[in-house]
Amino acid sequence: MEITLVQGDITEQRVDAIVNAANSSLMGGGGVDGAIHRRGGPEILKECRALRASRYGGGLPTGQAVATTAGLLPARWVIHTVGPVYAESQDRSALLASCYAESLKVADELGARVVAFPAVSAGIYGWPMDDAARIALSTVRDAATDVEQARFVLFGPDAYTTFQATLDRLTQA
Ligand code: AR6
Repeated sequence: MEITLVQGDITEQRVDAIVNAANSSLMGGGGVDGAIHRRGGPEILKECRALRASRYGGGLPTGQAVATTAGLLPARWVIHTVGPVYAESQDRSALLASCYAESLKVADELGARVVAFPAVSAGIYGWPMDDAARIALSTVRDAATDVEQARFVLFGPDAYTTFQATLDRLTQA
């Protein structure tokens, strides 16, 4: 699988699926979640509400993933995943890794071949960018999946530089 890094806005990506750093309510929020719902229009929230009414009455658990339409966005699907809130007192890395692994599983079920990811948990949920990048890149690199390209879309130069340095390190290792 090819891993690519770009600096930009994930809502502008013309790919099969974009991943949303959602919260378990699936009802929208700030950060990338807010941007996706704002630019994708009401169809996304409508499908999220239907998922809450059917499969996820208690909310989407942390580390899991589920797909909806991408509404007005140039992608075909949005894969919503719920990252863990960062905590110094507890190692939640497995849950963050699970977000990427489960998103790729959903992508495989959809038949998505090009998937764009944000840096899940590295904004409002407080995960340090270098550690978030290490977990994201190593999990995606090691996944058994039919996805052909994982494109990390980093919001701003600092996130991009950190992902680039981390990818270089992983590639050399
Ligand atoms: N495109 C790409 N990346 C973005 C964009 C964008 N349009 N906007 C922000 N980012 P965050 P979290 C980056 O906070 O930490 C929401 O309220 C951002 O700079 O979006 O998982 C949800 O509803 C950061 O590097 O997600 C949850 O309640 C990364 O995306 C909560 O925030 C993730 O930041 C989830 O927090």
